[in-house]
Amino acid sequence: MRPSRAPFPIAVLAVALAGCGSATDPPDDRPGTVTGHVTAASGLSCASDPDDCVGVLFLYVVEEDPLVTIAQTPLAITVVDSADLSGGNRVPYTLTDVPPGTWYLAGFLDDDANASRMAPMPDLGDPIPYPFPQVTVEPAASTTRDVVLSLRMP
Ligand SMILES: [Ca+2]
Ligand SMILES: [Ca+2]
Repeated sequence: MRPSRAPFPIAVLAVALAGCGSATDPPDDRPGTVTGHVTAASGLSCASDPDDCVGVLFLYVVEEDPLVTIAQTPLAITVVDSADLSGGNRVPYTLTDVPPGTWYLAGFLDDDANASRMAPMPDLGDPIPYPFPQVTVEPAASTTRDVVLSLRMP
């Protein structure tokens, strides 16, 4: 930009922007998508039933770090039934309708099949990603973020 040397084009631009202000003024809040694969960390034991790394996978997007704020309403959630993370399996997931912004990607594998579908929470032994990864979602765009479940809930 050379504002001191181009007063006329800038004046034209200003008029043009004023004329179509509705397209630029409001923030672009079109939701995006987060997609990727979930794996179990190599150090995670999948040896014993029910902790065999096979279960229902819950993934959700939240505003605050779940380590700090436990009870939050998810901005988006997805559930993968019969997710098999044993033997290094990669389980694909997709979160749709995610508002633009930088959020935390939380979730867990309900390895012992006792979580509520209405209010899913990990309990003792359920693998979680730790620390919870952050993800930045752009308007109307797809973001790839792989998730590694690295720790069983103590
Ligand atoms: Ca559980
Ligand atoms: Ca299991």
